[in-house]
Amino acid sequence: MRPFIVGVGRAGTRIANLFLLKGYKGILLDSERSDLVYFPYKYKILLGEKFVDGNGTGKDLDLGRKIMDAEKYNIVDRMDQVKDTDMDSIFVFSGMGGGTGGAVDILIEELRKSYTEPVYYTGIMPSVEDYDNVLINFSENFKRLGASAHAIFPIDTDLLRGDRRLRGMYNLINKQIFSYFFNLFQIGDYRSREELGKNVLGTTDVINTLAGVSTIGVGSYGLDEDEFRLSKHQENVDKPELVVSLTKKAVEETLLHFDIKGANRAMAVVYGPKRYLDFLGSIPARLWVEKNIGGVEVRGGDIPSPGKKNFEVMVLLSGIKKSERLRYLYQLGKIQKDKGAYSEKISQVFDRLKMLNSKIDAAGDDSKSIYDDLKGIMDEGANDKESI
Ligand SMILES: Nc1nc2c(ncn2[C@@H]2O[C@H](COP(=O)(O)OP(=O)(O)OP(=O)(O)O)[C@@H](O)[C@H]2O)c(=O)[nH]1
Ligand SMILES: [Mg+2]
Repeated sequence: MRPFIVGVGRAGTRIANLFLLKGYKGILLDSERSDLVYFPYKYKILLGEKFVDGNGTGKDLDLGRKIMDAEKYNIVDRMDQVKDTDMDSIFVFSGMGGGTGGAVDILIEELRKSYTEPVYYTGIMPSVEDYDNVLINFSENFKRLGASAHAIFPIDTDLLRGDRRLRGMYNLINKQIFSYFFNLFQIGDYRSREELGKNVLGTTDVINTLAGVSTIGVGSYGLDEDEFRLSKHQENVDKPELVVSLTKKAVEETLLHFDIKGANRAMAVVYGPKRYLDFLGSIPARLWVEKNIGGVEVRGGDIPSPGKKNFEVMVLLSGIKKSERLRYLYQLGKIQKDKGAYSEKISQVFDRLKMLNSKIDAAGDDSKSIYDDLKGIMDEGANDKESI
């Protein structure tokens, strides 16, 4: 594929940068100057300078939306200067809970109006370790983000971090996201005859597979020692069986957990040295996926990769209807928001109580002066009586 890469906000620019380092064309966008200067890449735009003066939005989604709305034309103009004429798709990366990154649906809509190529969105889901605001932003905007792009790849941060703390895991998570999408981008980007398999897939196959909620899984098998074994005792290795077991692994190791029966379309791709891709190639993988997903539209292909040390199966799944994980985080964000609204209500009640108290105090003062007045009048009356 020849994707154009758009990275937005801290999470988005960091992931996008990994592709730019590999020579992909793209652009980096952020409202936080100190995050943006970190990248040596020259195509970057500091967003919303007049709103936040290069300080980021501090997870303020409303502010992020204002900024994105003000900058969208400027971004497209700049993209026109950077992009290649042969780009075939646009991939946008951002943190769904960020103030800046969470506002990308506004940009995606503009990209869809301006370009004929499909626009795909890879959204980093919040972790349960993130601040409440990040979860709230995610819940507020998830539907808009999902509806804006041709397909959305939600990345389950907590799944990728495993049982380690989030803070130290960003680099590893970013690398994993990069490597999965890097596999995807190899489809249709064949530079030599060597890289053409028996079942050749093109970018159009990817585009026809992708719609709605989607994810990628990769099952990998290190070749170093086994390659040796394979060359000596080729008859011992049942390749179709290996392909099927890697396919199962790929479906277990996706970037989002979901109900496989709820997937509508899929693609299975086998990568490896040519001699692994015998005439069956990806067929066992395709058949296994076909049997296990809900839909029936499954494409398959193989990509001989002479330099690759792993034998890999990548499974692309799309049209996913159900993911407990997405639902859970969505609800969690809503609860946080309600909790916030609840404490806001309580503080409003407190404010009213305070006002009432001061009124009572004032009333107390009033009644005291009335009392004083009354007492004065009565004292006067008593004096009058006495004087009679
Ligand atoms: N995968 C990954 N996630 C990150 C990274 N940095 C932050 N995040 C996550 O991204 C979300 C926050 O979004 P940011 O990208 O920091 O926010 P932003 O888009 O810069 O928006 P501002 O609020 O304006 O700073 C949280 O869920 C973080 O856990 C990163 O390098 N990699
Ligand atoms: Mg930021």
